[in-house]
Amino acid sequence: MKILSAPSPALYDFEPSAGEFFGELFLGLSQNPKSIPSKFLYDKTGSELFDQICCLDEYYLTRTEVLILRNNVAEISTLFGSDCRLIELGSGSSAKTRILLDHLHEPAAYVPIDIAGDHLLQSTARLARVYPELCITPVCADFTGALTLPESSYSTKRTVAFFPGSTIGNLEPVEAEKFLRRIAILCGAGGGLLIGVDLKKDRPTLERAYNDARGITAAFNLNLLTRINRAFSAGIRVDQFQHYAFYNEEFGRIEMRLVSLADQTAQLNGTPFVFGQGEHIITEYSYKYAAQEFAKLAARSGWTVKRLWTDAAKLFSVQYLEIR
Ligand code: AVI
Repeated sequence: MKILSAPSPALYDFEPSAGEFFGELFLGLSQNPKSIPSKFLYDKTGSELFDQICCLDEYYLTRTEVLILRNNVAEISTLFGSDCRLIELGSGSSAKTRILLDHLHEPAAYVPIDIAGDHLLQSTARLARVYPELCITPVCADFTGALTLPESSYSTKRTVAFFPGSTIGNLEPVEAEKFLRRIAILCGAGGGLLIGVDLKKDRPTLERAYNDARGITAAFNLNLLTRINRAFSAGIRVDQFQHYAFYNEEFGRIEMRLVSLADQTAQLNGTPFVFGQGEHIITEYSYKYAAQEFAKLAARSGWTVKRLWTDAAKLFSVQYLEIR
């Protein structure tokens, strides 16, 4: 590991402004059916709730991905090679990255990118204590938008993006394709992508993962409304909404929604939004892929799947992609 560097997050602080937040809400809530972009699920409370989701029995994704990473990290490190710059898209608490950082051969730098600024700072500080010699340059940004990497003062042989958690599934396939193409440009020639992709499976397993018995996923979903109330004094009656998640087999996706239990009106910057009793707001899609489906998507985006690892029950996959 190389150059010691203090994180300089203020330089890269792209938290959405109230204006941007309003603009995206206005667009989504003006549609039929209404929708809210899932990236707004992740304020401080939302990020904490998501961390709790990752530990739930029903939410097989995280522990299965961790198992796959642990079982195959030696081969992964060999594929990355020495002096690689590791960028992580939506780094959260960076827990999975530690599996890689513990095994990578002399990584040049680690660039965690996340939209939740406070959460990013806390996890970067924790990581800097564990890896005091690693150059860590956090970037607070919406990784689905335009991305610029911080200037580097180190030399690197290859840039590898790490995109775990099947977050790719939260993008519509057309958007996922555009996104993967942008990541290929960001990584440049010789670049790689280590990506977690949730696999298609039986409906009960899928639906349990998004309807946990303790109601943590429901709280995560409903927190979106609390966030909107806080930002706009919108007067949404959060207790008059209900979490709803189901597997839409036709599209191969979990759909997470909020259902209004009463007729009600919210005010956002003076604009009224009416929610009828029984009306749904779509808050997240989580696409599931068969291995061949994802390979085709990757190919359309300029990547080729070099390696795919899975677990014994074939619940989840970790895939290493190279630029074609
Ligand atoms: C972040 N993302 C991959 C999660 C998922 O499974 O789609 C978000 C989530 N939503 C509800 N539970 C978890």
